[in-house]
Amino acid sequence: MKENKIKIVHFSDLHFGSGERYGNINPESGLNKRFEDFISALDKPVNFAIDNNVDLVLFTGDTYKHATPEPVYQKEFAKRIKKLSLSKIPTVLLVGNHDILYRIDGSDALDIYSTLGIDNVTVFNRIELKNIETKNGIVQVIALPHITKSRLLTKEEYRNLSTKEQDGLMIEKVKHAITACFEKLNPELPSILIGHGTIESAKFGSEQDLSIGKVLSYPLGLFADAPVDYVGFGHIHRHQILKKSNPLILYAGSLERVDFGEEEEEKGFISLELEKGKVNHKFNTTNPRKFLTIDQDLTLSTNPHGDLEDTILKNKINDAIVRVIYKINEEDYDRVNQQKIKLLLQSAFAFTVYADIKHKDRTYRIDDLDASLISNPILALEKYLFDFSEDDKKILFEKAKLIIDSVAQEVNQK
Ligand SMILES: [Mn+2]
Repeated sequence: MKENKIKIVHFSDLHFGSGERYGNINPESGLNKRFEDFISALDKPVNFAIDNNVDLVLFTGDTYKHATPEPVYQKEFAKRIKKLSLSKIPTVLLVGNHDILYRIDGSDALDIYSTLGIDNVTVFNRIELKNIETKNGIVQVIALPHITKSRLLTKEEYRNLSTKEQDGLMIEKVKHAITACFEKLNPELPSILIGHGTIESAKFGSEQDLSIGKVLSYPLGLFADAPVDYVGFGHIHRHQILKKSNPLILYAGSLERVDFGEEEEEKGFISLELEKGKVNHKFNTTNPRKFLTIDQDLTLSTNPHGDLEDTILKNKINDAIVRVIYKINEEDYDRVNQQKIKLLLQSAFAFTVYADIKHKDRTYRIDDLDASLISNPILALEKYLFDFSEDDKKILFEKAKLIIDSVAQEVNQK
């Protein structure tokens, strides 16, 4: 009998255009060197799929930093999709929150692939079940793209509800829609569910550069008993497995690190072997760019420059994105030669050096901020916030007024 294992590659959260502040322009290509890192990260799952002659490629959303990407980001993504298409590998693209433009037209950054009708490419922008034909048979794919309130609810439905009630109603609707898909599944054929969103028990990564945004959070129970062979999610950038089997539920994670918040996170894509009722998976690293923090307290050091140099030399900084943070006493500040430290870091991909100065006398004086203002806390606060922006001041004043009023009320009641 013919062996019917279906080979799948699943990757997610590409985010072209992100993290470029750590790269400069490559004069030969004209591209930001960090963008080149992101491109080579995308090449890993794409080339793996072609080299291993896989049957199906799944991308679970967030293609770019924004839903209005610069042409160069679109071009480099399109080249790879074309390569998969020409290799006749069915490729599924799922819409993530960063792909959606919050306008009434409801368009998204992946629309172009369905509009042009690219061979072997399927875009999912709503909850639905489609049969994807592969060279090893049909795979039933249920898609749960990023859900927006405006696509799921009518104004009448949510007008009088709190945010929490709206979320509850949306989860009910999603449950209803995916249950309807489950009922349509042919139990003889392999099936998967792909999603873009937050599942409650998942651990967030600490990427700071990309606002994950306030999105709906699904209970794990929504998928824990799903009658499918695999549940593959995107959105959270930290790769993690939420359920080991029946069905396997995981986040593929993103392909490259965006910032120092992801220093410790491994990055890669998932390869799968799928049969009806059975799935094997493997995490494949993309060998992402290394981020390295060198953090040293020199406040007790008798030789601060030498100690900092020694620490830097102990680390592998070649081709890494490095930040050096050293804590130093104010009076010792000149004893570290930052120029020399920077020379030591020349082999890094990028670096920053930051002195965290410990001041001898932490109190400092602001003109006119004295005891005479004790009966006018708002005026005192205004003096204290002299170097804050007008916008920040306004927010802080509003909060301060609430606190002052409530304290005054308490005092008056006594
Ligand atoms: Mn996302």
